[in-house]
Amino acid sequence: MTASTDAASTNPITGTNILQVVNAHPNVSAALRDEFGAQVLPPAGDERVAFLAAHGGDIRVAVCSGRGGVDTELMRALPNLEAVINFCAGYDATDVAQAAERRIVVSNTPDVLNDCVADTTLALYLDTLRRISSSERYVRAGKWESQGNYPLTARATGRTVGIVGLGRIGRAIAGRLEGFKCTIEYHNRRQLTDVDYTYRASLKELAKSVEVLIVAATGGPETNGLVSAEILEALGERGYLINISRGTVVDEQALVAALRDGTIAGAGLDVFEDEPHVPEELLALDNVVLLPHVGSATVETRADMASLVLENLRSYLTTGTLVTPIS
Ligand code: 8YV
Repeated sequence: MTASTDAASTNPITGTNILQVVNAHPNVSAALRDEFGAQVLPPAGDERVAFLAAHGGDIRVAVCSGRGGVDTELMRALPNLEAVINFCAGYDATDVAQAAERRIVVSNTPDVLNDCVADTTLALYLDTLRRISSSERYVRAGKWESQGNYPLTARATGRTVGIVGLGRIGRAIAGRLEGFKCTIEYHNRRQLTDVDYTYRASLKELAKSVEVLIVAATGGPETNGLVSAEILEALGERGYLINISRGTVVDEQALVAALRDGTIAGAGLDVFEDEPHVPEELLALDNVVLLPHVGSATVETRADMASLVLENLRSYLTTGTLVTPIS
Protein backbone atom coordinates (compact mmCIF):
# COMPACT_ATOMS: atom_id res chain seq x y z
CA MET A 1 0.00 0.00 0.00
CA THR A 2 1.31 3.51 -0.78
CA ALA A 3 1.19 6.52 1.50
CA SER A 4 -1.78 7.73 -0.55
CA THR A 5 -4.10 4.98 0.74
CA ASP A 6 -5.00 7.20 3.68
CA ALA A 7 -5.33 10.18 1.31
CA ALA A 8 -7.90 8.23 -0.72
CA SER A 9 -10.06 7.73 2.36
CA THR A 10 -9.43 10.89 4.39
CA ASN A 11 -9.03 13.34 1.51
CA PRO A 12 -11.09 12.01 -1.43
CA ILE A 13 -10.07 12.96 -4.97
CA THR A 14 -12.70 14.82 -6.99
CA GLY A 15 -12.87 15.88 -10.62
CA THR A 16 -10.91 19.06 -10.00
CA ASN A 17 -8.00 16.91 -8.86
CA ILE A 18 -7.91 14.79 -12.06
CA LEU A 19 -6.22 16.02 -15.24
CA GLN A 20 -6.69 14.68 -18.77
CA VAL A 21 -3.32 15.45 -20.38
CA VAL A 22 -4.26 14.22 -23.89
CA ASN A 23 -7.31 12.71 -25.57
CA ALA A 24 -5.89 9.18 -25.60
CA HIS A 25 -9.10 7.30 -26.41
CA PRO A 26 -12.82 8.24 -26.68
CA ASN A 27 -13.79 5.80 -23.91
CA VAL A 28 -11.25 7.35 -21.56
CA SER A 29 -12.18 10.92 -22.44
CA ALA A 30 -15.90 10.17 -22.05
CA ALA A 31 -15.42 8.58 -18.63
CA LEU A 32 -13.13 11.39 -17.46
CA ARG A 33 -15.75 13.95 -18.57
CA ASP A 34 -18.97 12.24 -17.58
CA GLU A 35 -18.00 9.95 -14.66
CA PHE A 36 -15.18 11.89 -13.02
CA GLY A 37 -15.68 15.52 -14.16
CA ALA A 38 -11.95 15.77 -14.80
CA GLN A 39 -10.12 18.86 -15.96
CA VAL A 40 -8.60 18.94 -19.48
CA LEU A 41 -5.11 20.32 -20.06
CA PRO A 42 -5.27 23.01 -22.74
CA PRO A 43 -2.92 22.69 -25.72
CA ALA A 44 0.59 24.12 -25.22
CA GLY A 45 0.77 27.92 -25.13
CA ASP A 46 -0.58 30.83 -23.06
CA GLU A 47 -3.84 29.04 -22.27
CA ARG A 48 -1.94 26.08 -20.77
CA VAL A 49 0.35 28.39 -18.76
CA ALA A 50 -2.69 30.21 -17.35
CA PHE A 51 -4.46 26.92 -16.62
CA LEU A 52 -1.49 25.47 -14.74
CA ALA A 53 -1.00 28.69 -12.77
CA ALA A 54 -4.64 28.57 -11.71
CA HIS A 55 -5.20 24.82 -11.26
CA GLY A 56 -1.78 23.07 -11.19
CA GLY A 57 -1.87 22.85 -7.40
CA ASP A 58 -5.24 21.06 -7.43
CA ILE A 59 -4.12 18.16 -9.63
CA ARG A 60 -3.44 14.84 -7.85
CA VAL A 61 -3.96 12.38 -10.70
CA ALA A 62 -2.95 12.80 -14.36
CA VAL A 63 -4.16 10.59 -17.21
CA CYS A 64 -1.86 10.63 -20.24
CA SER A 65 -0.48 8.54 -23.12
CA GLY A 66 2.69 7.49 -24.89
CA ARG A 67 2.30 10.46 -27.22
CA GLY A 68 1.50 12.98 -24.53
CA GLY A 69 3.02 12.11 -21.18
CA VAL A 70 3.70 14.03 -17.98
CA ASP A 71 7.12 15.29 -18.91
CA THR A 72 9.58 17.05 -16.61
CA GLU A 73 8.14 20.54 -17.09
CA LEU A 74 4.50 19.51 -16.70
CA MET A 75 5.27 17.37 -13.65
CA ARG A 76 6.97 20.35 -12.02
CA ALA A 77 3.82 22.40 -12.59
CA LEU A 78 1.77 19.83 -10.63
CA PRO A 79 3.19 20.09 -7.07
CA ASN A 80 0.57 17.83 -5.47
CA LEU A 81 0.57 15.12 -8.12
CA GLU A 82 0.22 11.61 -6.62
CA ALA A 83 -0.40 9.34 -9.62
CA VAL A 84 0.19 9.21 -13.39
CA ILE A 85 -2.00 6.80 -15.35
CA ASN A 86 -0.64 6.01 -18.82
CA PHE A 87 -2.56 4.89 -21.92
CA CYS A 88 0.46 3.02 -23.31
CA ALA A 89 3.00 0.29 -22.58
CA GLY A 90 5.99 2.51 -23.25
CA TYR A 91 5.97 5.35 -20.71
CA ASP A 92 9.13 7.16 -21.91
CA ALA A 93 7.09 10.35 -22.48
CA THR A 94 6.62 10.59 -18.70
CA ASP A 95 9.43 11.70 -16.37
CA VAL A 96 9.49 8.53 -14.27
CA ALA A 97 12.75 9.55 -12.55
CA GLN A 98 11.11 12.67 -11.12
CA ALA A 99 8.02 10.63 -10.27
CA ALA A 100 10.12 8.17 -8.27
CA GLU A 101 11.84 11.01 -6.41
CA ARG A 102 8.45 12.52 -5.50
CA ARG A 103 6.85 9.12 -4.70
CA ILE A 104 4.34 9.64 -7.50
CA VAL A 105 3.00 6.25 -8.59
CA VAL A 106 2.83 5.50 -12.33
CA SER A 107 0.85 2.91 -14.26
CA ASN A 108 0.92 1.73 -17.88
CA THR A 109 -1.07 -0.74 -20.01
CA PRO A 110 1.11 -3.85 -20.30
CA ASP A 111 0.13 -7.18 -21.86
CA VAL A 112 -3.18 -6.10 -23.46
CA LEU A 113 -1.30 -4.91 -26.59
CA ASN A 114 1.37 -7.61 -26.86
CA ASP A 115 -0.46 -9.57 -29.57
CA CYS A 116 -1.25 -6.62 -31.83
CA VAL A 117 2.24 -5.18 -31.57
CA ALA A 118 3.72 -8.62 -32.26
CA ASP A 119 1.37 -9.06 -35.24
CA THR A 120 2.48 -5.69 -36.60
CA THR A 121 6.09 -6.80 -36.16
CA LEU A 122 5.49 -9.97 -38.18
CA ALA A 123 3.74 -7.94 -40.87
CA LEU A 124 6.77 -5.64 -41.04
CA TYR A 125 9.10 -8.66 -41.03
CA LEU A 126 7.32 -10.31 -43.99
CA ASP A 127 6.85 -7.02 -45.85
CA THR A 128 10.51 -6.01 -45.42
CA LEU A 129 12.09 -9.31 -46.49
CA ARG A 130 9.52 -10.19 -49.19
CA ARG A 131 9.07 -6.54 -50.24
CA ILE A 132 5.28 -6.84 -50.28
CA SER A 133 4.47 -3.09 -50.25
CA SER A 134 7.20 -2.34 -52.80
CA SER A 135 5.99 -5.05 -55.21
CA GLU A 136 2.42 -3.85 -54.72
CA ARG A 137 3.53 -0.32 -55.69
CA TYR A 138 5.30 -1.90 -58.70
CA VAL A 139 2.01 -3.33 -59.94
CA ARG A 140 0.09 -0.08 -59.30
CA ALA A 141 2.74 1.80 -61.30
CA GLY A 142 2.11 -0.51 -64.28
CA LYS A 143 5.69 -1.77 -64.13
CA TRP A 144 4.70 -5.46 -64.16
CA GLU A 145 3.39 -4.94 -67.71
CA SER A 146 6.15 -2.56 -68.78
CA GLN A 147 9.15 -4.07 -67.00
CA GLY A 148 8.19 -7.73 -66.38
CA ASN A 149 8.40 -9.70 -63.17
CA TYR A 150 9.36 -8.08 -59.86
CA PRO A 151 12.90 -9.02 -58.73
CA LEU A 152 13.31 -12.00 -56.41
CA THR A 153 13.23 -11.19 -52.70
CA ALA A 154 14.60 -12.69 -49.46
CA ARG A 155 13.04 -15.78 -47.89
CA ALA A 156 11.39 -15.06 -44.51
CA THR A 157 11.17 -18.61 -43.21
CA GLY A 158 14.11 -20.12 -41.38
CA ARG A 159 16.05 -16.93 -40.64
CA THR A 160 18.22 -16.26 -37.61
CA VAL A 161 16.51 -13.34 -35.87
CA GLY A 162 17.85 -11.24 -33.00
CA ILE A 163 15.50 -9.49 -30.56
CA VAL A 164 16.76 -6.47 -28.64
CA GLY A 165 14.60 -6.34 -25.51
CA LEU A 166 13.03 -9.76 -24.91
CA GLY A 167 10.25 -8.47 -22.65
CA ARG A 168 6.51 -9.09 -22.91
CA ILE A 169 6.25 -7.88 -26.53
CA GLY A 170 9.63 -9.39 -27.50
CA ARG A 171 8.48 -12.82 -26.30
CA ALA A 172 5.21 -12.56 -28.25
CA ILE A 173 7.26 -11.76 -31.36
CA ALA A 174 9.63 -14.68 -30.74
CA GLY A 175 6.71 -17.06 -30.36
CA ARG A 176 5.34 -16.04 -33.74
CA LEU A 177 8.74 -16.31 -35.43
CA GLU A 178 9.09 -19.89 -34.19
CA GLY A 179 6.11 -20.61 -36.43
CA PHE A 180 8.32 -19.40 -39.29
CA LYS A 181 11.07 -21.88 -38.27
CA CYS A 182 13.30 -18.99 -37.25
CA THR A 183 16.23 -19.33 -34.85
CA ILE A 184 15.84 -16.72 -32.10
CA GLU A 185 18.69 -14.97 -30.34
CA TYR A 186 18.37 -12.00 -28.00
CA HIS A 187 20.13 -9.27 -26.08
CA ASN A 188 18.81 -7.85 -22.82
CA ARG A 189 20.37 -6.07 -19.86
CA ARG A 190 20.41 -9.51 -18.21
CA GLN A 191 20.23 -13.11 -19.47
CA LEU A 192 16.81 -14.64 -18.84
CA THR A 193 16.42 -17.96 -17.02
CA ASP A 194 13.06 -19.05 -18.46
CA VAL A 195 13.80 -19.01 -22.22
CA ASP A 196 16.10 -21.31 -24.21
CA TYR A 197 16.95 -18.78 -26.91
CA THR A 198 20.65 -17.94 -27.42
CA TYR A 199 21.65 -14.92 -25.28
CA ARG A 200 24.23 -12.47 -26.65
CA ALA A 201 25.96 -10.41 -24.00
CA SER A 202 26.43 -7.40 -26.25
CA LEU A 203 24.22 -5.84 -28.91
CA LYS A 204 27.15 -5.83 -31.35
CA GLU A 205 27.65 -9.56 -30.85
CA LEU A 206 23.94 -10.09 -31.51
CA ALA A 207 23.96 -7.92 -34.64
CA LYS A 208 26.95 -9.83 -36.01
CA SER A 209 25.26 -13.16 -35.35
CA VAL A 210 21.80 -12.60 -36.87
CA GLU A 211 20.22 -11.88 -40.27
CA VAL A 212 17.34 -9.77 -38.93
CA LEU A 213 17.49 -7.49 -35.89
CA ILE A 214 14.18 -6.61 -34.21
CA VAL A 215 14.11 -3.69 -31.78
CA ALA A 216 11.60 -4.24 -28.96
CA ALA A 217 13.42 -2.39 -26.18
CA THR A 218 11.85 0.35 -24.07
CA GLY A 219 12.49 3.96 -25.05
CA GLY A 220 14.06 6.54 -22.78
CA PRO A 221 17.48 7.98 -21.86
CA GLU A 222 19.04 4.52 -21.30
CA THR A 223 18.40 3.30 -24.85
CA ASN A 224 18.78 6.50 -26.88
CA GLY A 225 20.68 5.70 -30.09
CA LEU A 226 21.37 2.15 -28.87
CA VAL A 227 21.26 0.91 -32.48
CA SER A 228 24.12 3.01 -33.79
CA ALA A 229 26.03 3.12 -37.10
CA GLU A 230 28.44 0.56 -35.62
CA ILE A 231 25.59 -1.86 -34.85
CA LEU A 232 24.14 -1.42 -38.35
CA GLU A 233 27.63 -2.12 -39.80
CA ALA A 234 27.78 -5.30 -37.70
CA LEU A 235 24.34 -6.38 -38.98
CA GLY A 236 25.79 -6.16 -42.47
CA GLU A 237 24.77 -5.68 -46.12
CA ARG A 238 22.46 -8.74 -46.12
CA GLY A 239 20.91 -7.74 -42.78
CA TYR A 240 17.48 -6.27 -42.00
CA LEU A 241 16.31 -4.02 -39.15
CA ILE A 242 12.76 -3.93 -37.74
CA ASN A 243 11.79 -1.29 -35.15
CA ILE A 244 8.42 -1.39 -33.31
CA SER A 245 9.56 0.12 -29.98
CA ARG A 246 10.60 3.80 -30.10
CA GLY A 247 12.32 5.79 -32.84
CA THR A 248 14.83 7.11 -30.29
CA VAL A 249 16.33 3.64 -29.78
CA VAL A 250 17.80 3.77 -33.29
CA ASP A 251 20.18 6.49 -34.54
CA GLU A 252 17.84 7.58 -37.35
CA GLN A 253 20.41 9.46 -39.43
CA ALA A 254 22.77 6.47 -39.24
CA LEU A 255 19.89 4.27 -40.38
CA VAL A 256 19.09 6.57 -43.31
CA ALA A 257 22.74 6.40 -44.43
CA ALA A 258 22.92 2.62 -43.94
CA LEU A 259 19.81 2.07 -46.11
CA ARG A 260 20.94 4.54 -48.76
CA ASP A 261 24.51 3.18 -48.95
CA GLY A 262 23.62 -0.52 -48.77
CA THR A 263 25.29 -1.02 -45.38
CA ILE A 264 22.14 -3.01 -44.55
CA ALA A 265 19.66 -4.56 -47.00
CA GLY A 266 16.42 -3.10 -45.69
CA ALA A 267 14.29 -2.00 -42.75
CA GLY A 268 10.73 -2.02 -41.47
CA LEU A 269 9.79 0.89 -39.19
CA ASP A 270 6.66 1.61 -37.14
CA VAL A 271 8.28 4.32 -35.01
CA PHE A 272 10.42 7.40 -35.65
CA GLU A 273 12.51 9.90 -33.67
CA ASP A 274 10.18 12.87 -34.18
CA GLU A 275 6.72 11.47 -34.95
CA PRO A 276 4.72 12.09 -37.04
CA HIS A 277 7.64 13.55 -38.99
CA VAL A 278 9.43 10.94 -41.19
CA PRO A 279 12.78 12.02 -42.73
CA GLU A 280 12.44 12.90 -46.46
CA GLU A 281 15.33 10.56 -47.30
CA LEU A 282 13.39 7.58 -45.89
CA LEU A 283 10.30 8.47 -47.92
CA ALA A 284 12.44 8.31 -51.07
CA LEU A 285 13.92 4.85 -50.37
CA ASP A 286 12.31 1.65 -51.69
CA ASN A 287 14.10 -0.78 -49.33
CA VAL A 288 12.28 0.47 -46.21
CA VAL A 289 8.69 -0.12 -45.06
CA LEU A 290 7.21 2.88 -43.20
CA LEU A 291 4.19 2.57 -40.89
CA PRO A 292 2.56 5.43 -38.87
CA HIS A 293 3.02 3.95 -35.35
CA VAL A 294 0.17 1.49 -35.66
CA GLY A 295 1.63 -1.31 -33.52
CA SER A 296 -1.29 -1.46 -31.11
CA ALA A 297 -3.75 0.40 -33.31
CA THR A 298 -6.68 -2.00 -33.47
CA VAL A 299 -10.19 -1.24 -32.23
CA GLU A 300 -10.03 -4.19 -29.85
CA THR A 301 -6.62 -3.49 -28.33
CA ARG A 302 -7.12 0.22 -27.87
CA ALA A 303 -10.46 -0.51 -26.15
CA ASP A 304 -8.64 -2.95 -23.85
CA MET A 305 -6.00 -0.30 -23.13
CA ALA A 306 -8.77 2.19 -22.32
CA SER A 307 -10.43 -0.28 -19.93
CA LEU A 308 -7.13 -0.85 -18.15
CA VAL A 309 -6.58 2.91 -17.80
CA LEU A 310 -10.00 3.31 -16.19
CA GLU A 311 -9.40 0.27 -13.97
CA ASN A 312 -6.20 1.89 -12.71
CA LEU A 313 -7.97 5.21 -12.13
CA ARG A 314 -10.92 3.68 -10.25
CA SER A 315 -8.56 1.55 -8.17
CA TYR A 316 -6.41 4.54 -7.26
CA LEU A 317 -9.44 6.64 -6.31
CA THR A 318 -10.87 3.91 -4.07
CA THR A 319 -7.80 2.18 -2.63
CA GLY A 320 -4.86 4.47 -3.36
CA THR A 321 -3.18 1.68 -5.34
CA LEU A 322 -2.73 0.99 -9.08
CA VAL A 323 -3.65 -2.24 -10.88
CA THR A 324 -0.66 -2.21 -13.27
CA PRO A 325 2.05 -0.06 -11.71
CA ILE A 326 5.17 0.23 -13.86
CA SER A 327 7.78 -2.35 -12.94
C1 8YV B 1 0.32 3.78 -28.03
C2 8YV B 1 2.51 2.69 -27.77
O1 8YV B 1 -0.51 3.82 -29.01
O2 8YV B 1 1.73 1.59 -25.89
C3 8YV B 1 2.67 2.15 -26.42
O3 8YV B 1 3.78 2.26 -25.85
O4 8YV B 1 3.42 3.18 -28.35
C4 8YV B 1 1.21 2.65 -28.38
O5 8YV B 1 0.53 1.51 -28.03
C5 8YV B 1 0.79 5.11 -28.09
O6 8YV B 1 1.74 5.30 -27.19
C6 8YV B 1 -0.35 6.08 -27.82
O7 8YV B 1 -0.65 6.18 -26.55
